[in-house]
Formats: sequence, structure tokens, C-alpha cells
Amino acid sequence: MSSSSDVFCDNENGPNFLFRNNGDGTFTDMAQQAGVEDRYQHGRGVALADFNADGKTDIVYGNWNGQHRLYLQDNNQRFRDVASGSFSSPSPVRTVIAADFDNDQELDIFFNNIAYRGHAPNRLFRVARRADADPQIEELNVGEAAEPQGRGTGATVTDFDGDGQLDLLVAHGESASQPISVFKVTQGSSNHWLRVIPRTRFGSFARGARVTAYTNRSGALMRIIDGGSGYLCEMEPVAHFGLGKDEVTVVEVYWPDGRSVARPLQPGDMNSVMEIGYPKEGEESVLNPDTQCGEGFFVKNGRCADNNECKQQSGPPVCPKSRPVCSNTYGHYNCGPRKTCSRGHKPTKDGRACMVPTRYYPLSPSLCSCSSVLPGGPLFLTPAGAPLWALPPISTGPLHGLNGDMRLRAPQSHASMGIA
Ligand SMILES: [Ca+2]
Ligand SMILES: [Ca+2]
Ligand SMILES: [Ca+2]
Ligand SMILES: [Ca+2]
Repeated sequence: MSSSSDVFCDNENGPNFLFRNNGDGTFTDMAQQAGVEDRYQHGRGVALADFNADGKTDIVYGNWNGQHRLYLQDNNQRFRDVASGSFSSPSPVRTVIAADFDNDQELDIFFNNIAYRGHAPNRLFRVARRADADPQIEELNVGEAAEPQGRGTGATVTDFDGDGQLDLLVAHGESASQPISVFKVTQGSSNHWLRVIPRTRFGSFARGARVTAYTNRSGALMRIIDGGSGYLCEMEPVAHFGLGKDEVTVVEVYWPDGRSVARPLQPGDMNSVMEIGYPKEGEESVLNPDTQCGEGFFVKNGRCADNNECKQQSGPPVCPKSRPVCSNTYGHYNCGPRKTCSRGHKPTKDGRACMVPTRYYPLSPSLCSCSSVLPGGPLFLTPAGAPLWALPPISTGPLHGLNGDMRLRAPQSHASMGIA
């Protein structure tokens, strides 16, 4: 919505907030215009990510025994719910995590449900990017992490054992005392990965930073170092990229103040953890013009830019007839085809996807998030502080290579978990 960090609050007992950062220390609530108010639902757990690879931040959250939402941001600061029936299906949800557990490049979304009245298994979905279409949402077998009788209150992800795959920690409590569980994913171990840790000028974790990985063949992947997603817990301040068999060509970090760094990588840099410090005055890197950004991208003004960028002279952008739709992506404009929609659907305002008309909401973007607002009370932000890494869900069972080997390990204690 703005170049500075905006704030999305997924509220219980009332409309959500989407605060646009006015850049002068004040914020304006845009939730209604953006279509993300959801005033009759009770939010529990939120995550921010770019689910359709258009460079704009999208929002996923769970509603307590209500419909869960997957809001994609369009070009007019409006959001559109693309949650499938199965995905949106109401549950006693407590935590939502978006991460790539099997390192196949596609984000997975984990719903931690609390079994406070009968069974309430946790669920896992893959949200796969598609060219010129909304992402495909597919439920995966979450295996032992289903914990149908688990009193899950919070959950988080991090790479506990340093093998490049995220591990999932689920905390329990509230209505019964249960041990913490830690799950490990065994699928996708041969996939490439890259973990990027941006730092502030003082060396701490750069919450609010945005990290983009340009790849050889798979386009750009974006992660946000979030300030408080999940619910009663906090995710690790690490941009974790699963790469499948691909490699990152250039990694780019934008700090909340607009400073940025772009760093060309070599294949040998894959499967590693990379720290990127805040650039000192005059040290903002510029990519060499012959840097290879990967398929679909080229170097422009020292940064990777989309090949299909629309010409923007004075007046409206110019696109060829075969790709007449110009939309903003990764800070640029690019041309794309107009979607032909089947009966009962109509094109989105930008003409690049189809939707069921009743599911369309206007809206806008956001960059950082807080996890919930207490009923009738003040904004509740999960505590920030020293790093305790969170990890996302793992899946098991027969679905698409996520076969079940999530292992439960060493339970310790109960209670909600935070990043300490
Ligand atoms: Ca709400
Ligand atoms: Ca997006
Ligand atoms: Ca995945
Ligand atoms: Ca691991």
C-alpha cells in the first residue's frame, strides 16, 4: 500500500485493521476499502506472503470456527479471497504458518487447530503458483502432525537441526496440559534451499525487511521478515527459500526504510545460510549490467527487473496486442495476456485471473503484521526479542511427495510458545 511498512491486524470480535503507513508517523485504516474487514469473523493466526508470485504481499489467516481466508492483493490496493472450500472450512484454528516445508518452491500453509471439543486435526495445504492464474490450493497429508486430539495453542518453524529443511514446533495447553511436539519433514531432502538473514544497522534481526530471490528458471520468490505472524508465537526472522532443483541468481533485500542490497550468487552458494548486513552510507550495491537475473528478468538501474515490463512513457503503459494487460509486479509494470473465463466466473479488474463474482473484494497490501487484537481491548502484539526459531508444518502421507514421516520427538512441557 505504501513504501513504508503497513500493518495488518487480524481481529477477534470486530473488523480487521489494515493500517497504511503515511510515512509521517501516522497510519490510516484502509481495511474497508481493501476488502479485508471481515467484521463478523474472529481472526486467530495470520501470515503474510506472496502466494501468486506477482511481487505484491498477500494475506492468509484463520477465523475461529469460521471461514479461513486467503486474500490475494490486486493492482488497486484491494484484496480478493481465493480460499477453496476445503481450505476455508471452519475449524478451531489457533495458528497459521506459511512456509515451504518440503523445499519444492511452493509455499505450504499449516493450520494448527485446538481439539477443545472432540477431534480437531491440524491441516496442511500447498499453494502452488500458476502462470496467469490464481494459485492452485491442494490439501496435503500432514501425517503425525495432525494431532487430532492435540490442544494446540501455538506453533512455529525453524531449522532446528541445520539440515536446510524447516521443522515444526507445536505448543499445547490452555484447556489441558500436553507436551510440546517437534516434527521433522522427510520429503524433499534432495531439494536445494537458501536461508537469508537480513540485519539492521545495529546487527539485530531486520523485522519488516523484504527478501526476493531471483532464480534461474522459476522466476522470483519473495519472503517477508515478519514482526508477529502466527498466533501466541512468532516466526523466525529468516527468509527461507525452497528451490527444488533450481538455483538463486540474485538475492535482494529491502529494509523498511527503503535501503536495499542486491547480491549476485553462484550455484555453490545454495544450501547455505547467508547473513546480509544493512548497507552503510554510499554502500548500496548496484548489479553489474551483465549480471544474469534468470529467466524473465534483466538488470535495470542496478536491480533485477521483469523482461515484460510495460513501456511507461507519459500516459498509459503500452503493451502488445497479444499481452494487453499491464500490471504492477516487483515494483515495475509488465504485460500479460487477458484471461478468458468460463461461465460463472469473470475476469479480475486487472484481467489476469478469473474469479467467482461474489468472492471479489476491493483492497490493498501490507507488509508487516501483528497477530491479534484482544476482544474490546488494545492491539496485542506478540513479543519481539531474541531469536527462538519457529518452524512450519510438515506433511506426511501419500500426497505429492510429502509422504509421511513426520516424527514426533521429545515432548517437554506445555504452554504457548513465543520466540524468546
Ligand atoms: Ca475480524
Ligand atoms: Ca501476491
Ligand atoms: Ca512446499
Ligand atoms: Ca531441519
